[in-house]
Order: sequence, then C-alpha cells, then structure tokens
Amino acid sequence: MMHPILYHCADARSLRCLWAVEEAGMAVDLRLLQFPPRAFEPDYRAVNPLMTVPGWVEDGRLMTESAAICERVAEGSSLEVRRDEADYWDYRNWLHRSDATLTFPLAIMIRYTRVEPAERRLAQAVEDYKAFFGGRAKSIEAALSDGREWLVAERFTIADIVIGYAAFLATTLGADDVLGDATKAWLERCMTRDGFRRARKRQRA
Ligand SMILES: N[C@@H](CCC(=O)N[C@@H](CS)C(=O)NCC(=O)O)C(=O)O
Repeated sequence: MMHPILYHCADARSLRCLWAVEEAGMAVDLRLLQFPPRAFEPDYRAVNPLMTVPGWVEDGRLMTESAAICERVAEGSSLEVRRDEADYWDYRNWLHRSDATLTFPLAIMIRYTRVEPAERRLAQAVEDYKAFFGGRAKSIEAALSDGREWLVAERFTIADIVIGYAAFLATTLGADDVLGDATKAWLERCMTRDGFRRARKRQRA
C-alpha cells in the first residue's frame, strides 16, 4: 500500500503536518527538501508548482495548505474537533487563523532576516512585523487566560499544533518576548510532547 507523501523542509510550516502525523501515528513517506525549494529543488516544481512546503500527495491529489493537511491527518482521531462538539467553530477559526493571521507576519521576518542576501535585509520590516505579530498573538493569550491547558475542547488537538507551530516559529526568530506568560507555558506543554520531539528528530534524518 502506498503511503501519502509529505514534502518537508526542516522547521518550515510543513512541521505542522509532520507533528500531526507523529501524534496520529500515521505512516507517511517523508521527503526532506532544502529550503527554499525554489532555489535548491528544481524537480519539486513537477510536484508542486507553487514551490512551497508542505506538499502532500495522496491518491494522486496534491494538498499545499499546512492546516488543511492537518485536518486530513486528524480525521477520525481525537486530534480533530467534531461538528457536534461545542468548540467546533472556535476550532475551525484557530485552524484558519494559524497561517493567515499568525504565520504571515513571521514569514516577512524570515524573509528579511534569513532568505534575502545581506544587502536586501530590512531591519525596519523585521521590527515592524514582530510588533504586528505581537498584537495578533494576544489572541492566544486571551484564549488561555482562563487557565485552560489546551486551546479548545479540553484536549490536545490540531488547533494546538497549527497555532503552536506559529508560536514556536516566533521563538526561533527571537520574537518570543512578545508572547504572554500563559502562551509561553502552553507552548512549553506543546513542545515537550513526544509527538513534537519525534517530528523534530525525524526531520534531521
Ligand atoms: N499557506 C501555506 C504557506 C506555505 C508556505 O509559504 N511555505 C513556506 C515555508 S514556511 C515556503 O515553502 N516558502 C518557500 C518559498 O516561498 O519560496 C501553508 O500554510 O502551508
């Protein structure tokens, strides 16, 4: 039987999918790429013309959105929130917020600290988008302010994975000082999970 193929770059947004795969105990064929694929992986264009990761190929179909792939991986497990559960729409909102609202400012920081050559780096953009991310990350702190352990449904779900990845990415960019205390404690719970540790170990293979 063919397993789904996950194209991944170390610590990129595709880590959401690898983390979900590890939490779900799902078998995948992991293909590690060098970042950014558009510079180092010309053959990948035939798989994903966007040249972004994640790329997920299953039954001849390509998926390219990290949160949507997490929904696919979580299907039928406790990692998803079902339509008949009270937190369903909050859950769906977190899934969309994860990339569109929270990862977007961090992507600008990555571009102007790591991807562009030295002469095109923009300290002002990095500072401005860090503050922008900080404002948006207040939504995580507000949700956790009642002392809850996980974002929704009183259990660990892919909402924690997709949002946890954004908070993790902020820490790798030196932007963790804009995260609130409840957010930092929740991120620690996320990052000490076996599933997260296994995913990060596997990407180094
Ligand atoms: N909305 C997509 C974004 C995918 C994306 O932009 N991935 C980045 C890695 S974090 C990428 O592949 N960048 C390479 C490039 O744009 O050249 C998602 O959530 O997966």
